[in-house]
Amino acid sequence: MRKGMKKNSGYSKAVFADSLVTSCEICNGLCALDIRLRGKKIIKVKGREEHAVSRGYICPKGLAVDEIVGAPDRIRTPLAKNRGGRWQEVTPAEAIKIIAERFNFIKAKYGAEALAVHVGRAGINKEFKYYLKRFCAAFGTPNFSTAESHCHLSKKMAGEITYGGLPVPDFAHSRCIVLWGSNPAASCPQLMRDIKQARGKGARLIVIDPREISTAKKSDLHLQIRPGTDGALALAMLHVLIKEKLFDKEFVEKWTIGFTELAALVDKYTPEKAESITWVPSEKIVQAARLYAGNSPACISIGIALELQTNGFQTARAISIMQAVCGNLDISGGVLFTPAPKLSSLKMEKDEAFSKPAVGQEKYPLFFKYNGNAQANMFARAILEGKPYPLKAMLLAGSNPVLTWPNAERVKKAFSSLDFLVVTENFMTETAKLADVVFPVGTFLSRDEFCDFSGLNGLPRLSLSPKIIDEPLMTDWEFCRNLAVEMGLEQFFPWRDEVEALNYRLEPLGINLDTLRHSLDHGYEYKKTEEKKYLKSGFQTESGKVEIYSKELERHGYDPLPVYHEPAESPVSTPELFREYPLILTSGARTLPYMHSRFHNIPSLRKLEPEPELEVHPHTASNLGIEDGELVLLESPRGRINIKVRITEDILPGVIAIPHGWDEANANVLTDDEALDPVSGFPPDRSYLGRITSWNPRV
Ligand SMILES: Nc1nc2c(c(=O)[nH]1)N[C@H]1C(S)=C(S)[C@@H](COP(=O)(O)OP(=O)(O)OC[C@H]3O[C@@H](n4cnc5c(=O)[nH]c(N)nc54)[C@H](O)[C@@H]3O)O[C@H]1N2
Ligand SMILES: Nc1nc2c(c(=O)[nH]1)N[C@H]1C(S)=C(S)[C@@H](COP(=O)(O)OP(=O)(O)OC[C@H]3O[C@@H](n4cnc5c(=O)[nH]c(N)nc54)[C@H](O)[C@@H]3O)O[C@H]1N2
Ligand code: SF4
Ligand SMILES: [Mo]
Repeated sequence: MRKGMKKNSGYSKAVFADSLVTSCEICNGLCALDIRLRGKKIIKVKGREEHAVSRGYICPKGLAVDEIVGAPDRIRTPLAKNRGGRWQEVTPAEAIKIIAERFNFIKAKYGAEALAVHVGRAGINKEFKYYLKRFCAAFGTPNFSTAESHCHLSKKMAGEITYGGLPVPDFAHSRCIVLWGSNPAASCPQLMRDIKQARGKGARLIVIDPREISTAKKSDLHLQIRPGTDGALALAMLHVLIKEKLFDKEFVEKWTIGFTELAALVDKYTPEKAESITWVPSEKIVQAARLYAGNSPACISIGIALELQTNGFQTARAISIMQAVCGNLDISGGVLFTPAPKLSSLKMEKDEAFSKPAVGQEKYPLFFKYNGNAQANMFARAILEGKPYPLKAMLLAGSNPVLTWPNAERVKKAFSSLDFLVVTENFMTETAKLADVVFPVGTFLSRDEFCDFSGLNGLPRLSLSPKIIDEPLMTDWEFCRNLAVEMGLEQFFPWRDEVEALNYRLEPLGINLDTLRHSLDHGYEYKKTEEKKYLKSGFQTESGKVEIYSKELERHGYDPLPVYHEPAESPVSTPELFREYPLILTSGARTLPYMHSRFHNIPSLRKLEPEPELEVHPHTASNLGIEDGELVLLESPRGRINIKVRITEDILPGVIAIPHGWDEANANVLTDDEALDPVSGFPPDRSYLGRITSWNPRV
């Protein structure tokens, strides 16, 4: 290794009895784990009972960490493609040297902005995301992006623009829970305990989902909606709330602007009109509005399904407004605003001074304002078309775009045409196969990581997921720092190791990693929980109020009210295309064993869900003459895949659902990267058109 290439070999001191304590970093559940080691080998994993939040819960993915870490197909040596396109093993120092040289070459030839760096879901809420962004600033490229290009940010923008922040549902203390395009039983299962606790005390439960998910079967009301039409449903519920005067009049008068304009907008969205749009019976729409408004405090979980629609941002706005006008903001059992802990910023002044705008910055100015990053859904076209300027190299960290970004064929073509692609990974993914250099990194068990509970259940607690194993690999942080050092950018990375960097981050709180190590079960309470903070300081918007009518949206040429538009592809908006593709397709509903494209290679998880299946209602199947278990060809206007059919009563007739993240049947060959949400730039992965024909052995 060259000078400055350090490995952090400090272990966590967090030894409880004979186990090591850490947290699972796979999804945002942050479940605490007790892990027993023999030598370097993990011999037992269990959920840690003593942990204040996860209280012993662990899902099959957490239980499989030993298999994941020890998987025989983990990549452990950096690989570089030689001139003939064949992989060659290189040392970490050689790999970093190649990357540094190529990045510098690209910068000299095309300008720094020709390099884009993307941090995927494995880097969200992880420290290496911030360091890689800093690397971009030091290098001089504005083109840093994250999985927030298709995750979470659309609803965050809706919350920020409407009331200055994104609140989190407080399920445990709620009297009415609405799971709207959200399925925590699969996506964040330990939250189900809070939901059950509330149900035990009589809370009502409404599920809005085209599929009758397990939680819907136990709910008071299930609205089986046509995908992509949630905005119309929200406006119709607001229609009922206003017509029947079920809203919180005092809150509306004191704390909102634009209620009159809202009333005028929703006037035409009668439950009957909404029934024709959403396929939800009008009586159920009325019932849902009454249940929600009549059982305060109530909370709505705005799921990813709402964000991944062409009207996703405005839909999230309409629902955010519904929470406000019913007086459910910042109260126990409603939705809580919990600021994230204030850590030292890693931003550099250079962030503001790039010579070119980031890709997507001009087209999606509000996405850029609230995220500060490039919009990754535009990268593939930018690479292929050289617009707004050429992108020639990429670094992908913790992401597998070939299986997760919209229009995968275009993504593949774009990545293949780059001058230079680097992927940091644990496994040789479909995306890594396209790279020039694949750099293996350690898993989360080999690094210290913060766990912030504010985004999970609104608890202002910061905890630590300590490093508990040493892997003979660099962590992402080490990769980033060593690359910076190799490129002469060491001055921007003055921390010698990750521990020093994390301690720097904690300085504003007046604590250090040891403080967190000593409170692994409870976390460090960085703020007192307080309700209705707006009574003291107003809402963090231009007007200090809830902006039902948003001047900010208006200034940017968007509709200031939460309007509804049909999905870009639908029986209503594109009737001719619908004649060719007569099924409504939704893709990517989470399933418990997998995390997006991850873990299909892990035997205990694969056993739980052996293959991808297309969910089809019996009526749809009999219309098409297809049978359960049959292999069919599934096509959209973008592409086609073969997939096995599973006939189920649980899906709405006329709608079909496909999981994402499978190489065997890549849903994202079908998804659209052109009709992006006009405000957020999110792709409509949850509502587009498809057709089923005969299986084609050549696909
Ligand atoms: N096991 C597991 N957990 C995960 C993940 C994972 O990959 N695997 N990913 C994590 C990430 S990054 C995210 S963003 C979250 C997402 O987690 P959630 O927000 O809970 O979203 P999903 O479970 O993907 O989808 C919820 C439901 O939306 C329904 N749906 C589909 N289309 C529509 C529609 O148009 N309208 C409505 N109302 N419903 C629709 C689906 O049928 C599905 O049941 O999960 C996180 N947790
Ligand atoms: N059709 C459809 N597509 C979707 C969605 C959908 O609902 N439908 N959901 C979208 C959403 S919300 C999201 S968040 C994205 C997620 O999509 P991606 O960001 O691509 O996330 P993953 O598929 O989880 O890929 C993470 C990769 O990181 C690797 N990895 C794991 N840990 C580490 C680590 O510590 N360091 C590094 N360097 N690598 C690591 C894993 O091996 C894996 O290959 O998918 C999106 N795609
Ligand atoms: S729910 Fe599963 S994957 Fe998510 S943090 Fe907990 S154990 Fe890990
Ligand atoms: Mo996500």
